Amino acid sequence: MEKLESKGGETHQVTDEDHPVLTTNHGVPVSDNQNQLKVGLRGPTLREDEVFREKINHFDHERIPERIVHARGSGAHGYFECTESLEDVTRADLFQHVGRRTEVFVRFSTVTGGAGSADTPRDVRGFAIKFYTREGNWDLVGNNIPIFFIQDAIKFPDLIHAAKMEADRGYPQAATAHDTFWDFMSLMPETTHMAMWIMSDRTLPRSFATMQGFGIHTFRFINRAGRPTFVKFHLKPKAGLVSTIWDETVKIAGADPDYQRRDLFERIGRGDHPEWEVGVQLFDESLADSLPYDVLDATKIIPEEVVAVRTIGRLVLDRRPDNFFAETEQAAFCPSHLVPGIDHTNDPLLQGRLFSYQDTQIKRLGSTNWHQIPVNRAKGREGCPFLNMQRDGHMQMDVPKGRANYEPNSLHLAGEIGGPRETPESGFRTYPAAEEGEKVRRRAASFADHYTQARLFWRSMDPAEQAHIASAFVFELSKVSLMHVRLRMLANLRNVDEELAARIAAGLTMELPEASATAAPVIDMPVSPALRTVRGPLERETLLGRTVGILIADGSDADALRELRADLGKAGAHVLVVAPRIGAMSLSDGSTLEADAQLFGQPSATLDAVAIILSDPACAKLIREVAAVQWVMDAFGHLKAIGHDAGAKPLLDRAGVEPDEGVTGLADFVEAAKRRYWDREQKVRTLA
Ligand code: HDE
Repeated sequence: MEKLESKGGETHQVTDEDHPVLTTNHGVPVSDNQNQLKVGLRGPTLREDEVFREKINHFDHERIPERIVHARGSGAHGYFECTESLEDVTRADLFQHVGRRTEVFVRFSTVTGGAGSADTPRDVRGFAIKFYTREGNWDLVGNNIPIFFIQDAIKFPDLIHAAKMEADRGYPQAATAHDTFWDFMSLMPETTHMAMWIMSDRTLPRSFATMQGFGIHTFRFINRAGRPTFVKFHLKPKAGLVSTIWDETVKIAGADPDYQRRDLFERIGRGDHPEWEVGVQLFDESLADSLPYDVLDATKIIPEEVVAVRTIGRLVLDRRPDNFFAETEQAAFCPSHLVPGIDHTNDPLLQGRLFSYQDTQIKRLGSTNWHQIPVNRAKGREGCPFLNMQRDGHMQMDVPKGRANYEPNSLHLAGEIGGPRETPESGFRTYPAAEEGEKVRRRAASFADHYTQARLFWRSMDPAEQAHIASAFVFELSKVSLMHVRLRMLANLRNVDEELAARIAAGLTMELPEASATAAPVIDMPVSPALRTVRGPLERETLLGRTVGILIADGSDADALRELRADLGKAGAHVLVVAPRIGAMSLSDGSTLEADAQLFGQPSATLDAVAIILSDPACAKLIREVAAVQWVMDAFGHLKAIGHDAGAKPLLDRAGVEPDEGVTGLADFVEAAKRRYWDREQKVRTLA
């Protein structure tokens, strides 16, 4: 029996059990969703079964082409809040008023893997932001690394083909450790600076919430008077810059391929909203001219020590998408989408992107009307998203009124709808840069130096991170079977730093070749501590946003557990009680406690710090359980704090845990859990 019911202003047909009525796409109520229409109980099915046909037909068409790059992604809604007005340098609406919030949708991604690949390969992360400003959508389509591989967009298809699965064999998925990638890299010395960044821990972020974001290119701000200022965009994570180490990330990929997607979803769910300081580097033409590199070259940074990052706002992600496909998958970003007050520069990488994204969205979403999909729709002033004379096309969702689908028109004089008109003063205006020259296919001499900043990066690193970089090169090149490619890479790396090249060569048991020729002299720039991940300015000693696991078993000390859990919670940690069994564990005082996760399902690689509270008999049992021993061994090997009571000591001994400042009693654990123990690394791992 069906009746009509009104909920939240909408009227639904509801069944007796209070569910909305199941209908076909065309609104016809469905009587049976379990069986096809047949002639007789065991007879043939009928072609007239529209309920079945429509359902299967829709299912067959559920997939759209995945993105050629950045296919694997996760998104969230939130807002940008302006905390310092930039009225003097740009007229962009979102930067005018302190306190004004602008809605955003952000999509994070890996680059090389397919949509179903793991979240945690060694890869650059995309950081694409759609700002729904009152003057239209602005897409800042950035990455978590401030530079890019190549200088000119014409090389992008070659770069991506070389990086993705090899063409004949269809592997490796989401990995750069193979012949074709390093063949291309070694033949294109302009990629050397990026090679340094991708071999660093930057490409192994622990969480989307703990990585930096960068707009990469130099853009232009334009103020009300028409004055231009160059700008580079930066995002700094409030939760601190946290990466994993290689062994850890490999283990996470096995334990939970959705690790970062899950983390984003769960963080927002528990109110631990990812947040970034939004900052800008502002500079003018004369500063740009004074630099020994070109600000139009996307393989270069401007060190923060040269142009400081000025914080102008915060980006907060506080709402999960309601539907992954409708929002995250259909979100479409275009660097060409600018708003009044923001403009491009002549960066030849950026210029190529201005064409590519628009083109790809039409292929992927199937229509030029993709801007009408809710997640892509401009919100605009007073809720009016857009108004123009563009009409028709596949999947037109809007119903424009009136006859006026051209401009100019004078229909308004007859009392009809005349439609919108241009606004010369306040509309989007391109900065009138004066340009002249011959048409050429050549690079400027100012783009010729490919090694100075690679050296700057290497020499700015903490020794622990240098060891990770050298070891990552050894790992990746060890997977390269073509000896001439390895040699060419080593020859290039000698121009970066002799010690780096020698460490990698030793790791590969190879002789160093002659250094490759350089097109420009390599300069020693002053080091930039701002670039460090390990012991750098964005490393935070905190438990806010971190996940701590407490391993217990039957008989664990109830008071110690309750106290530790409460203290960790007070310090801002997300606490997971891990036990050999999921469900109720009986504690020392006879009470029971529900474990949040099972030992085998929550390896310590997925946690930021661990504590262990065990009774003597439970510990005696667990030292014979390889998963438990591995749990502790990995926490130690991944340089994490380990807090424990006396009962857990035999398990630590079995796992080879040696005493250091990161191995503490329960009383000191909360403080200790706020960081990693980099000095331990030499004891547990041989690095290049
Ligand atoms: Fe992209 N890139 N890209 N890219 N890119 C795409 O657009 C492209 C580049 C970046 O979450 C594609 O919608 C060219 C730099 C992100 O949906 C495609 C060049 C940076 C995302 C495309 C570059 C990026 C993309 C594939 C060389 C950092 C994911 C699907 C000039 C500043 C956006 C799509 C999302 C996606 C082309 C270089 C970041 C094919 C031609 C540099 C974060 O259009």
